[in-house]
Amino acid sequence: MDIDQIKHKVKKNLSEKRYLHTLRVTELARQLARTYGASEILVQKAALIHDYLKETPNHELRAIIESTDDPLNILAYHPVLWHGPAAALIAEKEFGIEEPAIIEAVRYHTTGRPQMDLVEEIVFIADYMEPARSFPGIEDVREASKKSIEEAISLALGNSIRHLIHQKAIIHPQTFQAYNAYLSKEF
Ligand code: DGI
Ligand code: FE
Ligand code: FE
Repeated sequence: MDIDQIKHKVKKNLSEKRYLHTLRVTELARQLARTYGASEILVQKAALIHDYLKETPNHELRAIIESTDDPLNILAYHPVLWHGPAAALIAEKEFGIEEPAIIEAVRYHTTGRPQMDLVEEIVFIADYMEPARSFPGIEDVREASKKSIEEAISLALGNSIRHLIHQKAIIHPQTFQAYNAYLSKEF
């Protein structure tokens, strides 16, 4: 599918609020792709699809994930983590997506992972800092993203982990691994 076809299909599956978030992530991802020299097409497609299943009932997400291997053992963690991996699994069938960069960007957009490629990094950070987001420390992330996407990601992961600990939430190990990996990079 081309970008307009994907947009149309995503719009039908989401509330207006979630769809508008998706469009903001997509526009920011496009700008970041220009800055960092990534494919604008790939990042826009990934950003459009990233929350496609965000409002899908948990039992449907579970069924999608159970239909294949679950190497991240994601079903053992909070259902808020299921929509990315589930959308990655249906992206080819529903949207004709074959590019691994798009599929992995969708899969890891919530937890992150060590060694994301540039398309994944852009979708991850655009989702975190799209213009309507306001988290403590987000301005530092936005500032960092102008010079180093890796530094921005390490700051974002640190903020998210702090927030989750404060909430006494169980944290997926992939989030810690991503944090450690990005903190170890030279900015
Ligand atoms: O889908 P979005 O709201 O646009 O953003 P997202 O896919 O990054 O989801 C963010 C939510 O996921 C946010 O409420 C924090 C939560 N989250 C991220 N990592 C973890 C987590 N929740 C738990 N319990 N454990 C995690 O490791
Ligand atoms: Fe999401
Ligand atoms: Fe999102």
